[in-house]
Amino acid sequence: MSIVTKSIVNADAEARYLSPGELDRIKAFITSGESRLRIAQTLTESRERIVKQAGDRLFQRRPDVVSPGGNAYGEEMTASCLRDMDYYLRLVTYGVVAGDVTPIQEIGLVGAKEMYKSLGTDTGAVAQSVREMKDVATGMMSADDAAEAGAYFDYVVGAMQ
Ligand SMILES: CCC1=C(C)/C(=C/C2=NC(=C\c3[nH]c(/C=C4\NC(=O)[C@H](C)[C@H]4CC)c(C)c3CCC(=O)O)/C(CCC(=O)O)=C2C)NC1=O
Repeated sequence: MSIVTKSIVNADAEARYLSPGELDRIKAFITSGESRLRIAQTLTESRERIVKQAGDRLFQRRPDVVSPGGNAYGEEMTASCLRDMDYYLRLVTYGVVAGDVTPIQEIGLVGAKEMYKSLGTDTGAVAQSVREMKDVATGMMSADDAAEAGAYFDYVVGAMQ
């Protein structure tokens, strides 16, 4: 839910007008709209490059992951790993557009650690893959956009650690 919808639901539950604080937060959301959409466009247009380059960096830094016995060893498993990276990049674009981490949390993080544990996937390495995507992606942006986008990648990294 975006902050606009959320504020309206909360206000209407109490049959009241939007408060000055809520209007301020909505204003900030709308003012940042252009940059958030620009960021989402960059991430969307460059998704293949971001996932590919970040994957290469991850496997260089963590060769164990793609070595015999590693969780992403073999063509199929490596493809699953890169697919998961693409999932998280997609969820980051949702968060950026909504100006809210809730979609990332609800779609991709609830129960994720337990799921990876049951698959034998090292969540530290998943966190590293998201860090690499952050580095590659924010390298394509202005400093302001990089700071805005970076927060959503950091949110995923924090949840995986
Ligand atoms: C959109 C929300 C969403 C997420 C997040 C998601 C994750 C997800 N990753 C999976 C597997 C997997 N995930 C990985 C990922 C990795 N292994 C590593 O060592 C690396 C560190 C890492 C890549 C960065 C691998 C290798 C598998 C396959 C494991 C297996 O089949 O044994 C699976 C098991 C089923 C399947 O293979 O599809 C799920 C559900 N699915 C979803 O619908």
